[in-house]
Amino acid sequence: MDRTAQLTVRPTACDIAYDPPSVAGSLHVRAARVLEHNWTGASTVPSHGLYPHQWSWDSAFIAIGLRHVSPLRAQTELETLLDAQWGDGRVPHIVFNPSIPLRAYFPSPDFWRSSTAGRAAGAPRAVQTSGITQPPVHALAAWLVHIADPGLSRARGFLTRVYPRLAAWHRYLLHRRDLGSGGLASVVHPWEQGMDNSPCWDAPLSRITPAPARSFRRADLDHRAAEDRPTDLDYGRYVRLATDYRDGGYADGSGDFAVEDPAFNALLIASEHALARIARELGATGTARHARAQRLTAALIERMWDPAEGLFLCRDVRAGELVRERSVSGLIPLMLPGLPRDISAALVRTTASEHFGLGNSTRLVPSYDLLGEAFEPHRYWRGPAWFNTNWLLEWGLRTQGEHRRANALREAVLDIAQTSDFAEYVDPYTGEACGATGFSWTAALTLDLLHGRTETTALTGFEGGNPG
Ligand code: 9WN
Repeated sequence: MDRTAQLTVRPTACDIAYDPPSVAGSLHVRAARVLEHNWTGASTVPSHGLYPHQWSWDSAFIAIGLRHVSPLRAQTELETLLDAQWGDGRVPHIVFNPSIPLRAYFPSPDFWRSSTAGRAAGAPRAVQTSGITQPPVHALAAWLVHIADPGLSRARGFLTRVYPRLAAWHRYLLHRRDLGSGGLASVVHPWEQGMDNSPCWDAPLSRITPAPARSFRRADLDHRAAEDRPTDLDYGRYVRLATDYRDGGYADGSGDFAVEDPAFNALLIASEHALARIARELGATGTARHARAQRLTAALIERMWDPAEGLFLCRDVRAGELVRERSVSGLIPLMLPGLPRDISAALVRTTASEHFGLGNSTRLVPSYDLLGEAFEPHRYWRGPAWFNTNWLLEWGLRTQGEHRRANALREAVLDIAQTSDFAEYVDPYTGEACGATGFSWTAALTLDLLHGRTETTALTGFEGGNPG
């Protein structure tokens, strides 16, 4: 879609079909209002203060919820993001809104310099973006948005337009980002994986010389308490990695940080299954994509499964070893329909173990090991529970036939989203709100869970089910 056309699909109030389920009506209306408030005309900000631009995986989660309110806005959300795709296929992690002052968010467009530094990689000229990526939830989101209103989707040619872009995105990840030569994608910056200061990055980041503190100014601390955010030392390393990547023209392969992450790759696999469904809708068979998803699942198991821990672990590609930290990321492969039964059973046990406590000491799965040395209940991705990861785990439990546990998790997400005023993240023990409130993906995924869950198995369309 060109950017002029985009402006003409701005939905009106009539588009926003408030049809709340009777029991949870007010929660639906409140969640829909959050998304309305955060909508900017062509996409949705995660939160006006802290994150005033469009973020990649946020938009995928937002579209998944938005489809229950306005399928048209949900389609537009994804297409606005894909309009900023680079020629090499990468989907940038931030699409900048030119009307927001540079000082409102760091790193701002003048740091990334996408249209000049990213020229060789095919960065768009008309829009400024970051040069790194985020987890590939987009094909999954596109399929879910399509099935929310197939008539509208077909009339607008939605899947026909997004399919080649999504295919190019996956191609980029599976070719340019196969830095470990094991068939999986690596992330080259902690922001790419989305769990910015997870203790999983501590070891690989320790090799990176931080940029001097005086060379940049953090904007996040204008909005939030320093204790809830990554440290200055973390930021120094984030800046060094991003600077080096930019100064190398955003070419892949030579950076000092390269990690294969279980959640990033599991989302790529789930999205590959979704792309197969999209291909089928468009008249192809989709068989090759399902087969690729199966091969990727086998690679994930071979490279990251740790049977002793009952968990998938990150692989530090530069050090050539697994990172021995327990993160929620290692549970996300529960989403995969082709998982061997012994692995899915072990993962389910691990969610309820003393390390994650689900159904015992916690109602939502924390981002990091409750018993880990680095655990901090309020510091961003070092312990707090997040709603997107819990939504993914709810999906995963259902995929594995664990409906009782999935129902309990669904209830907990809805309950805590409500009492925390759609917080960005919460204390995993108390549910106390941390970070921003009125956070878009929390509201969006609340809407999605309110509208039930019948599509999980049909969605991936994985013929063959779980091997025994
Ligand atoms: C850096 C927008 C994003 C999320 C990430 C979350 C946080 C950014 C930041 O906010 O990261 O990308 O400035 O801290 O960690 O998952 O996509 O909501």
